[in-house]
Amino acid sequence: MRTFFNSLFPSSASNLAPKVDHIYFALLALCGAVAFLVCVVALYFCIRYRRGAKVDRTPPKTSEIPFEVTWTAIPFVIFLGLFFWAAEVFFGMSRPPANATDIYVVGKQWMWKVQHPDGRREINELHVPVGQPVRLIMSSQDVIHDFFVPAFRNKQDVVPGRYTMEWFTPTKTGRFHLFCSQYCGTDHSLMVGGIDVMEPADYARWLAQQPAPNSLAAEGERAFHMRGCSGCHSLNSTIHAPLLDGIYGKRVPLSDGTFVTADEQYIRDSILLPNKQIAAGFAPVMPTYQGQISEEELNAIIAYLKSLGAAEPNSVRSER
Ligand code: HEC
Ligand SMILES: [Cu+2]
Repeated sequence: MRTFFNSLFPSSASNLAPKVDHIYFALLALCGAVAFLVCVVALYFCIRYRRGAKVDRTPPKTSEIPFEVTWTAIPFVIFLGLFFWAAEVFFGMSRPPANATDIYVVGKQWMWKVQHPDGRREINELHVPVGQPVRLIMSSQDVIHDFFVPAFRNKQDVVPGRYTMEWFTPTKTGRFHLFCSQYCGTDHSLMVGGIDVMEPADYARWLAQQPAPNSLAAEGERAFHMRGCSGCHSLNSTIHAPLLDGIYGKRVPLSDGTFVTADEQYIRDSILLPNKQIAAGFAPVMPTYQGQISEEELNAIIAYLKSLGAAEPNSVRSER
């Protein structure tokens, strides 16, 4: 019985999985109970009011207020409860803990490219230690994909032109299926892979076996110089451009008087669509890098900017 159930149901391998399963089974039980009730009543009426049966067939009174109110109010309260329960789980899914490891994922026809903070790369594979929260920062190089790990019960579209996020804490070691779950062209069904969740000691051993590359931030720093960003965004530049030290996570004032929080999306847009949001007090002279910078290089530059400590911790933004 247990193995039969397991063959129908994916294993439960993340902190989110039991929460999602509880909602799923509660819904199933509730719908099952309602369906059962309807069937029983229908069957009872079929028999009681069958043709030829000698029963009272005078129409009932048309309105029974207390009855109407009861059968409306009880399901209303139950379903509202379900709504708040599910909303709570859903919001939890969009709030990664602060100690989560940031891992960048780029979807493309037809593979998953993974960048670790220490610069390691993987394709269609992701190795993570058990018990450590992971935040995936995902973008697509072409069409819409979807990062789906059934055993973790989370699933998120990966969309060109923007970052989407998903997080999980793996709770079980083993290898778990990764699927693309948005039809994305001919070889969509081959856009699969695996998440390898390892004991911390095995993970450390696995790390030690890999050649140690430059960290993602170091790669980003190189790109920052090579692409000429540092020519403008530095203290000794002749062009009036904001210093980017500590920009990540800050509230940035824009020229239209509004503020934005400098998250991955804002930094990405600043590089690809510099005229979309102009930093207050600066001229819109930054060139666009649209079409010149790969998703991986963008991620590296963002990782570099995130790694820069705040120049003036208490200021809204570093200014010179
Ligand atoms: C020609 C000079 C120039 C170059 C080259 C340049 N920038 Fe900029 N950048 C600016 C100016 C000026 C602004 C402020 C106006 C604006 O928001 O567009 C800016 C704004 C930004 C912002 C938003 C900063 C804030 O405080 O809101 C980011 C992030 C940024 N640039 C990153 C980069 C990166 C990364 C590169 C290289 C890929 C780069 N820039 C290349 C001039 C430049
Ligand atoms: Cu896909």
